[in-house]
Amino acid sequence: MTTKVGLLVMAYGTPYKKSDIEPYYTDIRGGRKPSREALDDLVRRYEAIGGLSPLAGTTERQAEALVDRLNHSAYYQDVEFKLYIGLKHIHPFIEDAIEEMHKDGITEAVTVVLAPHYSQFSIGSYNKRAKQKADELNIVLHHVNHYYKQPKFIEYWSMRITEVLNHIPKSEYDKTMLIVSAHSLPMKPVLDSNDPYPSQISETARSIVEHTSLRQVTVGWQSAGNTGTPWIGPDVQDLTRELAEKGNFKHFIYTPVGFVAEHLEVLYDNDYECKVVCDEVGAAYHRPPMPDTHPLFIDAIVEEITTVYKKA
Ligand code: FEC
Repeated sequence: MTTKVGLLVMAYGTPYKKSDIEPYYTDIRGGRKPSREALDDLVRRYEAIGGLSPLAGTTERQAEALVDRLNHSAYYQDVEFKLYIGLKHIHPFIEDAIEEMHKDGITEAVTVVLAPHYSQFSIGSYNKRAKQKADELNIVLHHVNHYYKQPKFIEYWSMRITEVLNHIPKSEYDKTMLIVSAHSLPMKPVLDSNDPYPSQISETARSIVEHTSLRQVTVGWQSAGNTGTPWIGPDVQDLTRELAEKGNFKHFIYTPVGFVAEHLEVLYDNDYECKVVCDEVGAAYHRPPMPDTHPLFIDAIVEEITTVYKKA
């Protein structure tokens, strides 16, 4: 007999239309409306990447690729996964997805967030919201907390870096720096709680570079908010400037491994802001494609799912 199990794919969410930007931003700020100035600045960044972010479509394609891969997996022959998408900052919200599961009679589900590394302030907060709603409705959840250690995740990024290196003369490898980055977080709560997020990003940087012919790698942080308190650094732009001055680097390769899709934080913060700095210091800007629905990436998540949700 086939068991029906929910697959809750959670992601950040993005405005679907321009009029969604203000409520979306208000949600990100925990219900506090942004100032006119902050809102205009966000609208300006969306305009710079074409008006809106491609994230909504990518999240859907990634979620569909996952459920499809799981439902064709020999490991889960007697299980049928039913997909639900739950977003953090816009509809369908995480809680809406759990409600839908309940209506469909689902009593057990696997959850996964479209972000590879665990922080209690990112994955932890998605999981907490999902669990709170699921507990109310007697649904048992099995959480994937991270998948940054999965060999296929590392293989994806080392393959992409090798593709970039193939276009750089070997004689310039010692003037090439790999910047492995993730979304910054406010420093104090992360340090005070000994959150694993910063060390997971460093571990990813070490593992990726081991599988390439490049040895020069450093970790940077991006997309920090403007809250008046320190966020984890160094910021990718400052880092680029400093490295270019000290090491006379000719190539910077950016791998924002804390994200899995092309969206505002990559298309603006990397492809625009970091590129501006590279142009200023006379270095070439390289940013390989994001995982999106690449089979190595989808398989990496599927393999992690098999460790948290065993066959009955
Ligand atoms: O393409 C898009 O439209 C959405 C891209 C997007 C992703 C994303 C992922 C993460 N964030 C994380 C943490 C924070 C913290 C704050 C914060 C603020 C914003 C704002 C926008 C935004 N984030 Fe985001 N984030 C994306 C977009 N994020 C827009 C608001 C304006 C701005 O600051 O630029 C600060 C909240 C506050 O003000 O109190 C903290 C983390 C991730 C990666 C994990 C995940 O995907 O959940 C961590 C994609």
